[in-house]
Amino acid sequence: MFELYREDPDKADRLLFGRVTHPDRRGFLKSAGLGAMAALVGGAIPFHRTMPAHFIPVALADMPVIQGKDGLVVLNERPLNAEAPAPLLDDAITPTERHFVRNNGIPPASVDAAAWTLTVDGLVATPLKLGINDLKRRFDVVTRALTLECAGNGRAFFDPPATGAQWTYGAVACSEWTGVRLADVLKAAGVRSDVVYTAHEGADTHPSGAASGLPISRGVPIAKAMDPSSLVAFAQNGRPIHPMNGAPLRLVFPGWPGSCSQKWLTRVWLRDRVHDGAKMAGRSYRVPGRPVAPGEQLDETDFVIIEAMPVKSLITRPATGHRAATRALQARGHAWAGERTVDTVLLSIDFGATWIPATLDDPANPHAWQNWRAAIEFPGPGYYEIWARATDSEGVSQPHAVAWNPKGYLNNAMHRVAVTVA
Ligand SMILES: Nc1nc2c(c(=O)[nH]1)N[C@H]1C(S)=C(S)[C@@H](COP(=O)(O)O)O[C@H]1N2
Ligand SMILES: [Mo]
Repeated sequence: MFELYREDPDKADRLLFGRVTHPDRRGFLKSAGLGAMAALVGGAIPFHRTMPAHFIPVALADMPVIQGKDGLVVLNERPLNAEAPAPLLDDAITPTERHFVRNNGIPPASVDAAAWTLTVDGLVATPLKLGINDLKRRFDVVTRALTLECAGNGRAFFDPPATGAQWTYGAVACSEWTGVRLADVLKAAGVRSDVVYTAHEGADTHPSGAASGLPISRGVPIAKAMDPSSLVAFAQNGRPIHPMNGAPLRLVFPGWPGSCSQKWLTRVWLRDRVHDGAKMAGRSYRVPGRPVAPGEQLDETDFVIIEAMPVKSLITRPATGHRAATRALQARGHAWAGERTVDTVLLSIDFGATWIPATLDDPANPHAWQNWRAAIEFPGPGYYEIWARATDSEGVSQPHAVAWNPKGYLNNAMHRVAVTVA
């Protein structure tokens, strides 16, 4: 509806209210428009007959909207950070509208896919400059479901609070990405034997707007870059990448902190040392290599770069606040484990005293999240919590609570949802 109003308000009005013949005359919300409006404001509108045309309900007026996204909760607007509530992440493949947005800077205002070039240089035999059509023509094009999670997902639950975007559960997604293997591109350039790390550059700018402010530029060890699941992607769910997810070209390094997956990708530079770009050092995407207490004085040398993300699961059905009419309920969701696979997902409805095994699917392909489901039977009416606990292929399980760290990374504590049974 917002999109429609932005593009063509008259047409939007006609669709929602029917034909408005005179500016002082009211149009009526037509049944389809009424239904759409009611869904947007969260309830039926008893007085819809006296609701004026050319009118946006105040309930919606202040809602920040990201074109082409649907139902995301905006945490910050500049830079833009928005996540999906857990129930909206129910699909096996995350629709583009629900893929979270995590911007560290200001995205390019407009992009021209036809003129876009990717430079591959540094310690290579032959530096390359490739357009998106060159990528498609020269390399094998693959489509993969890949899990991307921000290292700060779950930050909102650290106590004492950690600074940064206050992600709850929704800075994770598993969309289908189409592109070429980064390994193939790097092989075409010729990787020199002294290469240690990649360095990624994108077309966004530092939020300060100052020329001295450097936009995020992260990298990965060359072994991760050569992994066949690491993609240079030009499509998301069969369509061009969403502008906020890095159009027209981005990296996707599944299972690693989302920050490695450079959006609006312009350059991959091969280096003989760990990359030292913006947000590679200090406390960015790094955690203490040992348990620390909140407030403890820490030295930079105490921190290590986050690599594979830990095992985690999400309950997408039921939603917290669900009121079950019957004692039997189907629960479901996803689980993922960085570079590993998930072996089991267990659920508890008695605060962890006993556990029910969920049925767990294999991943659609390596590095896709795994779907699970379970039939739950509550013993009687009342308040319950459903807890989900995944265990990875190395036997590592999600913790009840995660070790505190200064920037609030890697919170893979069990997801809990609250339901009442009538
Ligand atoms: N160029 C660029 N790439 C970027 C970022 C950014 O701010 N600029 N954010 C990173 C971070 S921290 C994450 S978690 C992922 C998020 O990808 P998404 O916004 O498509 O969900 O993109 C990464 N790539
Ligand atoms: Mo991130």
